[in-house]
Amino acid sequence: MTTSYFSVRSPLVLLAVLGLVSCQSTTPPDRFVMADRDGNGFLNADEVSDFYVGGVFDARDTNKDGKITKAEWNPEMGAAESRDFDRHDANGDGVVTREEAMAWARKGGTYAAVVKEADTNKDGLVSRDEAMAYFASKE
Ligand SMILES: [Ca+2]
Ligand SMILES: [Ca+2]
Ligand SMILES: [Ca+2]
Repeated sequence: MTTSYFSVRSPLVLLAVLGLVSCQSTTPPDRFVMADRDGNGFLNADEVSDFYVGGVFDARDTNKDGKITKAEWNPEMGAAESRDFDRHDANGDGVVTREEAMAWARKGGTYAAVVKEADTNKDGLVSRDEAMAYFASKE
């Protein structure tokens, strides 16, 4: 698995992102529904990947222009971080767009392993029940 800025650091990260189990009492936006862009009631690996990367991206894109500069990525960037940034910058224009970040995470299969583990009936998709069971098992 490719490690990157947008990698899953632990399944608990995904738990926090999707927030399916722990945050019910405060009636947050339903993150499962938010992640399920085509609204079919299931999450595929791309939807999970895009949802998480989108959240990280928005947090780092401090001026909200849809692009992350090196300064936004990491103001104290060293050589290794700089190379990591350049790998995400597919067209080499010096900024990483949301699309570039999402494409990178999809290609790296960062979330495929999580989806595979959560997908207990092996249909390639994570249902709400599967997601809740998966997150409950990680708590
Ligand atoms: Ca879907
Ligand atoms: Ca770029
Ligand atoms: Ca499934």
